[in-house]
Amino acid sequence: MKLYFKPGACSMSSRIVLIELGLPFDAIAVDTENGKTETGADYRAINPKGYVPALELADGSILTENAAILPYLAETHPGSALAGARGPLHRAREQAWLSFTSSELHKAFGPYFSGRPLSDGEKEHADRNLARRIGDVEQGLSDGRNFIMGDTFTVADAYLFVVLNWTGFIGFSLDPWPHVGAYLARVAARPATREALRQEGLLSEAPAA
Ligand SMILES: N[C@@H](CCC(=O)N[C@@H](CS)C(=O)NCC(=O)O)C(=O)O
Repeated sequence: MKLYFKPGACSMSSRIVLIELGLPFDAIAVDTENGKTETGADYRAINPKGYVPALELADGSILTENAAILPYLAETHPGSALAGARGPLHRAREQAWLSFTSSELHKAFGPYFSGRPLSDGEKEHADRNLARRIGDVEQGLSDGRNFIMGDTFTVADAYLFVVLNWTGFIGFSLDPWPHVGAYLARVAARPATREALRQEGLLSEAPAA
């Protein structure tokens, strides 16, 4: 498999899952601004939408969208811990968290990464919206569960972790949300997460295990 990625971007969730599953893959960096891969290929011929992630399967098929790639990886490895119970209810709840992460939480970071300074009013609005969405995650974790679906790490955690971790990049304190802060630290400490962070140049130390 080939994972098309940008360091620290949402594509890192696929990397975490690939490492969790012990699957071999080639990671190919993409310059999304210029539409080129690190090998000089036209990225739009791989993903016409131009953004990462894209996952190229062994037969050359391309999958895009975090909310599609991640459950695909879990479902095609049914014996793995990430597969979970995988009944209809599990799937629906996992999909709910993946959709929330994609369309609500991920998007709430958009203003901070727009590439231009925000006015005071824009910043206030963005902060309020982001706080509201982080509050939704706090609520989801409020019964003391270790991971967003319960006691077991799932692909929904991989995506949620990567997006919540951007709070560090933008200097947005998680102090008002203690469950979220502890959750982020818990997922960050997983060997696969540490290895993914290391591979993307976001961790200087050697992997934990
Ligand atoms: N809906 C897409 C969003 C992907 C996305 O926003 N990717 C960002 C990185 S996190 C990207 O490639 N941005 C660069 C660009 O759009 O040019 C998904 O979930 O896969």
